[in-house]
Amino acid sequence: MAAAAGVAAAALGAGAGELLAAVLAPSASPFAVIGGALIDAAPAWAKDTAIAWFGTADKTALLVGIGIVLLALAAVAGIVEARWSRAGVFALAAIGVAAGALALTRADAGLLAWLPSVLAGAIAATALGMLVRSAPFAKATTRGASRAAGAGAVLGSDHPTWPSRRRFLAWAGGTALVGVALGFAGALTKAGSAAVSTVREAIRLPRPAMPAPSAPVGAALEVAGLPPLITPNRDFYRIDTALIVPAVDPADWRLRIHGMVANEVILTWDELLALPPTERAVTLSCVSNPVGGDLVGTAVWLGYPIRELLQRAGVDAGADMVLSTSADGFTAGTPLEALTDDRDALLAIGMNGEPLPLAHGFPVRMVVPGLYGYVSATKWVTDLEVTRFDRSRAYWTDRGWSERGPIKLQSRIDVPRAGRAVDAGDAVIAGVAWQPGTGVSGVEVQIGDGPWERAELASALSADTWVQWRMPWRAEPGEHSIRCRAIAADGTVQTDAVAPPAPDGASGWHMITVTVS
Ligand SMILES: Nc1nc2c(c(=O)[nH]1)N[C@H]1C(S)=C(S)[C@@H](COP(=O)(O)O)O[C@H]1N2
Ligand SMILES: [Mo]
Repeated sequence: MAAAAGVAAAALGAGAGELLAAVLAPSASPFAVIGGALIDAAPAWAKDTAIAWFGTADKTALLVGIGIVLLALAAVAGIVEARWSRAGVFALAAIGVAAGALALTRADAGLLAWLPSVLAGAIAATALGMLVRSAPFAKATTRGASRAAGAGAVLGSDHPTWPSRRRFLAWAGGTALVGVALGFAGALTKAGSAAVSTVREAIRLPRPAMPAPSAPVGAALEVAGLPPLITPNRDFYRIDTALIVPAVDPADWRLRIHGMVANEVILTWDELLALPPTERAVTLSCVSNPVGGDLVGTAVWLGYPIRELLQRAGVDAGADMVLSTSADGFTAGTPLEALTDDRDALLAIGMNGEPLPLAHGFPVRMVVPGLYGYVSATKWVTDLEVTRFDRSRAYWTDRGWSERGPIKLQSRIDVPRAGRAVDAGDAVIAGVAWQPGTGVSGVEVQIGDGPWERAELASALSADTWVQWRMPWRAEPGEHSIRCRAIAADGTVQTDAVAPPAPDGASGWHMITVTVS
């Protein structure tokens, strides 16, 4: 029974580890990590033998082998735990930590690579402790009777009765089954996103009929530490409620436009691709971005003006909102005028020259210049319902966030980094400023209690993107505070009124302190 407890606990831990990996770090699945390390460490003859024995099933054989070894170790851990309380628990946790450490040594290891294995070990260890404590023989062992009298006493003096034995086996069996189910869910998740990733890689995006204007000379300042004008996809912030990234196959994708319209429109992926696409550089920001934060980025989006699709449907006069819904049920309520005016709100299929990455909404998302993501940037979008603000609410407005979400005028200091030491002498202060939809006409900087001074503003890609700025600075030794504020193209000066992100976006001036020596 103790061995069975170990096996069941390990099955639960392994299953949970596979699912966690599928969600958090696909290449860091405990099995993949151990298997990969074994393949790398195996001498040539071992590989040849494996191939000779198992052929193309050699990897499956390896994973099955790892499973058998882990379960055997877990069975031993169970027996050990029954004899010496905590020793088996410790052993399972240690296996998890070892696999986590191994995960970090893999070539493709991300920052979170250790997490699935360590959590798997922790879950297995906890389950083992609980199962052994609930076992019919537990009374004898926890009181130390068996330790004094040897294993014979376990079965002799405290022979398990059938009901308690059955209950224990049900618990252990249930634990193992949950583990298998979790592992299965992990495998399905991974297979789903792997299949869609393959489809995504085969996609050739159409050329833009309306290309984004090319960057004017001097739009990108050469200052070390300043973020690039266009944020690479892999560095683009990601915010959503999806625990598991939806895997939407373009072949199954449909967009339904309905509600207060004259005629319902249903669009397939192929129909969408047959339209002439527009390309626009747009800065996207999250309403949760704190002053000075990095939940903001700029990409070149390829897509179709939502305005034209709404025109096809024929919007009723009384409508003032479009409720967009994603494949996983997230909703956003966008003011109708933001989708129909001349700002080119897009139903986007491309991001920086590639199909949308899965995590950024593949195959289709919305991008609306000037609005925070939570009211406009629905990823994996499948449904647009034309409606009214007084009839419908969306995911975040239902949770107390503002109904309308225009992006507030903001500026940020990127160079020097806050808290960093700066060498005395000629230095540079630099950053970005944005108010998509309006544009930025200036940035001012204040050092300590000094006067506000105009920074040099780079040329803008468009009114919808952030603008870089810089100011030379003669850094004198000591501690300095540096603040900045932006001036919008309409003359508005960025407010110093401090507001937290909730309910409609943070405001205030970004300030950093640096020590010059
Ligand atoms: N389906 C879906 N779309 C979504 C969200 C979400 O939770 N689910 N979050 C929104 C929010 S709050 C933001 S800020 C943007 C972020 O887009 P990104 O992850 O591509 O940067 O996506 C928006 N679109
Ligand atoms: Mo957001």
